[in-house]
Amino acid sequence: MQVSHIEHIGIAVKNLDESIPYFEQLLGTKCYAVEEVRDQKVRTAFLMVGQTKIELLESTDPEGPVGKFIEKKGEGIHHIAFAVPDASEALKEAEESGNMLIDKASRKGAEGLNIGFLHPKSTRGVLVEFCSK
Ligand code: CMX
Repeated sequence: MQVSHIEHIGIAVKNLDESIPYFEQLLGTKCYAVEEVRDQKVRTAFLMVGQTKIELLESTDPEGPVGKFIEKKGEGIHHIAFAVPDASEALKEAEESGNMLIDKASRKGAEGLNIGFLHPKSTRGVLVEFCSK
């Protein structure tokens, strides 16, 4: 598996509409997209910093992954997404080398990317996502 770059860093926020202008001002860049990902029970906003995106995540359901994260840990860095040529292949390789998967195969995520997650219990406490186009 070859990781080309960090595709995005996911940050869990309580209120997306308040967090967008905050990060725009902090990073000196404009939010270029807001999208609801129903499957993941989140509303997302993207800002570009160099070749890396910052993905702000607001939960749309307290029982969703970001809702539970905010309830337990509060706002903060939620996951790191690595760009790979083929997310399903990267998941398979990670499992073969002993990692626990959340997703057995990739599925469609924000911006139409193919995405899949590894369980933080097997990745030193970091929720890792693989993404491919
Ligand atoms: N980063 C690191 N650790 C995390 C975590 C995160 N984002 N979310 C949960 N954990 C930890 C919990 O603290 C818990 O640890 P302890 O057992 O030591 O307390 C452990 O993982 C299990 O957590 P849990 O509360 O029992 O389980 P959840 O039901 O909250 O599920 C997880 C956790 C990671 C399996 C779930 O959040 C998941 O499937 N995530 C992948 C999908 C996702 O996050 N989608 C949102 C983003 C979508 C997008 O980018 O578009």
